Amino acid sequence: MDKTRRSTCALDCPDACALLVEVQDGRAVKVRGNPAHPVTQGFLCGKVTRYLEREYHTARLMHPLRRTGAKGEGRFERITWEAALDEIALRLGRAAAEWGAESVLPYSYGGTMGYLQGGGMDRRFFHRLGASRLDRTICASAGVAGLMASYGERLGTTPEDFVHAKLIIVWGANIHATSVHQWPFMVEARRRGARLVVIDPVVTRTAALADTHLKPYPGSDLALALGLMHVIFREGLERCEGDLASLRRRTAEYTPERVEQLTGVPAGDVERLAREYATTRPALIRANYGVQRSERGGRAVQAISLLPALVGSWKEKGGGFLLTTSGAFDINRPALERPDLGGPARTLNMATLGQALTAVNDPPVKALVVYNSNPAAIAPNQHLVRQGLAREDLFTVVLEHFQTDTADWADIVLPATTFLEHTDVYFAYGHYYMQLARPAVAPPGETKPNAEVFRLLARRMGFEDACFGDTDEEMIRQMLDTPSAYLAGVTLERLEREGFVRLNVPELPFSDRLPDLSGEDLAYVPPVESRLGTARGYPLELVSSKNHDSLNSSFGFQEGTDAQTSVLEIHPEDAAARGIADGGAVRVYNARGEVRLAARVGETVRPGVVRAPMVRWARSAADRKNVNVLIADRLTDIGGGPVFFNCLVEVALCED
Ligand SMILES: Nc1nc2c(c(=O)[nH]1)N[C@H]1C(S)=C(S)[C@@H](COP(=O)(O)OP(=O)(O)OC[C@H]3O[C@@H](n4cnc5c(=O)[nH]c(N)nc54)[C@H](O)[C@@H]3O)O[C@H]1N2
Ligand SMILES: Nc1nc2c(c(=O)[nH]1)N[C@H]1C(S)=C(S)[C@@H](COP(=O)(O)OP(=O)(O)OC[C@H]3O[C@@H](n4cnc5c(=O)[nH]c(N)nc54)[C@H](O)[C@@H]3O)O[C@H]1N2
Ligand SMILES: [Mo]
Repeated sequence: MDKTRRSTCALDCPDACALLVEVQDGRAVKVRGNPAHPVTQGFLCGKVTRYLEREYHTARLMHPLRRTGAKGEGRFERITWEAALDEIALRLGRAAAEWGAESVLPYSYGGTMGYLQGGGMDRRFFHRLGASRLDRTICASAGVAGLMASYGERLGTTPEDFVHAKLIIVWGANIHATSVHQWPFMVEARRRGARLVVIDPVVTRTAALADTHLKPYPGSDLALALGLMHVIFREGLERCEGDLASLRRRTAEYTPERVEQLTGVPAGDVERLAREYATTRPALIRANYGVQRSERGGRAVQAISLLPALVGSWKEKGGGFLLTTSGAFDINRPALERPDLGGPARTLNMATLGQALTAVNDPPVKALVVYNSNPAAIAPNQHLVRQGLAREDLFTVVLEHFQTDTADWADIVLPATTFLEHTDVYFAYGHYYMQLARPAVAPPGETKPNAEVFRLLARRMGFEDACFGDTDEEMIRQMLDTPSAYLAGVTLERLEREGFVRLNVPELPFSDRLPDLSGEDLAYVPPVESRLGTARGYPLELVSSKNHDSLNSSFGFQEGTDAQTSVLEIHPEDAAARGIADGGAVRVYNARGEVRLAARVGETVRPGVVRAPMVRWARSAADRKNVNVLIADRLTDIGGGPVFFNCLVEVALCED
């Protein structure tokens, strides 16, 4: 029977698109955007238009596997679910008995933005076991810490209101690639007369479309933000009640000339932008997470997010600041995750997984359960991560759609369902709609939803708590049962009926808050690993930012994606100095490692900066590595995040 089913794209993206899936004879034949969704409005990005290639790819994992070869070799045999679950329960139980339950570490991130498959039964299971907790820092924790320091809440300007802005500053965000559904709102704002300024070291497709593009060196945004404040104060353009003496004092030394030295942005441009920003009403700043993947990234977001308070735009429709909307999705997490099932346990930071697996000893990690993530490809200090995964005494389980880099290191691999095959409720970080999606098609082969796997494992481990018997519907009701006003009136029935429901967020989400304008902690020191830093040694700054037509490592199985993510963009001057021609094979290296890529010579980057779109599957590369071998596992100033965009390298022509 032919049908159209509602769904939601589960990929880790601000947009969380509402989908319509056409199903014929039990098979999905087309995925399109649901035109009824007020933000995502019925169009799809390139990768999700082609999502069915992923869904029905012949390489999808269809049954459980047990390792037969050496660790990392990728040789497996088919086993039954019974055998797989028995072995996992046995090994986790043994690790807990011999080394304490904290020797078990879950590792999960953004494979799906759904609550049930990403943060429900799994959390209950690990809490009940007493496993180590995971600090999920790999993406956004520095920026979130910065935003919390200024406003105490993870809210921002409603994307529908972008159309009212007269100036839009896109700061460390490649809207065209990473949240393309916000672009039409910006286009409409420009049609009504708005100007678009992009602040990004790279000439992205978004930057190429801007009226003005400022190119700070990676990781220097805090200095730029302080410079803008300096000019605003100097020219008396602040529009803000409250005591600003301390902030004024702290920004005094960030003259446009000094900011030019620190950031590479010409002093005149700093002055012009400060004046334009302070005098255009309403003026909006759309930051994404590009700013905060650096050593000073948390404080940079903190400073940038204070600019709207300083000039008064945070009280204007179409003004303000947007980093994330995720704070509105204020579900009842304790009810969903049940931390009360276990006692306190230590927390390990996912950004330093290599260290967790090789240097932590109290107790050592003896069992690792990976789902919704591919750490062997996406985590920094890849050599150390692999050294950890290679440990003979580490028992590793991976729940996956595909045989990823990480799955190659597993002892047991379990086949997972996709968002077209299971039920979930979705949050978003770029708009205020919560969504429910039911399966559009039946699970293929022996695939199972993560939630079901942890239900089964709980039974195997003898956990008798009633919550391990909760159905998906019961869990949805539990998480929606929250005192938060944002979720008042949001019920399972309503989600079922409407598909997406707008949360009750005030029109101006920040304006009733008193931001911290003291400017304390806002002093810029160049990142250790940057052109002005103390750990120089290599001359080029590498930015490994997001690829347009894939998402993190989730499309690594596609040849087209592999080709797009195995290149290095380099400026003609830097290429000429090294005898590198367009298309030539290059070695990109530093003290941590080396990776081979194909040079793309062009002015998409400024001299001194190189860019590699992230991230290919290392297992597809001849040298079986990707750019994350080059990235340090140093952490950000606040929030404990990784520093993907502070990375010094040298590039040389490959001799062979
Ligand atoms: N097509 C596509 N979409 C995606 C993803 C994807 O992989 N592909 N990933 C998703 C995920 S997980 C996330 S978190 C979001 C991220 O969305 P974004 O934050 O927009 O993406 P990034 O590429 O991480 O960084 C954005 C921009 O920051 C710039 N940048 C790097 N360093 C600096 C700096 O120091 N200062 C400034 N001002 N800019 C800097 C980069 O050049 C890049 O163009 O996108 C999501 N959407
Ligand atoms: N160099 C560099 N590295 C980076 C970044 C960068 O900009 N530069 N960006 C960082 C950022 S922002 C992020 S968010 C991380 C992303 O890192 P991850 O969150 O690990 O994202 P993916 O690489 O897309 O891997 C997600 C995996 O989950 C699987 N998956 C999806 N849905 C399900 C499901 O329902 N069940 C199960 N069991 N599996 C599922 C997918 O098949 C995929 O292999 O990467 C970080 N790494
Ligand atoms: Mo991310």
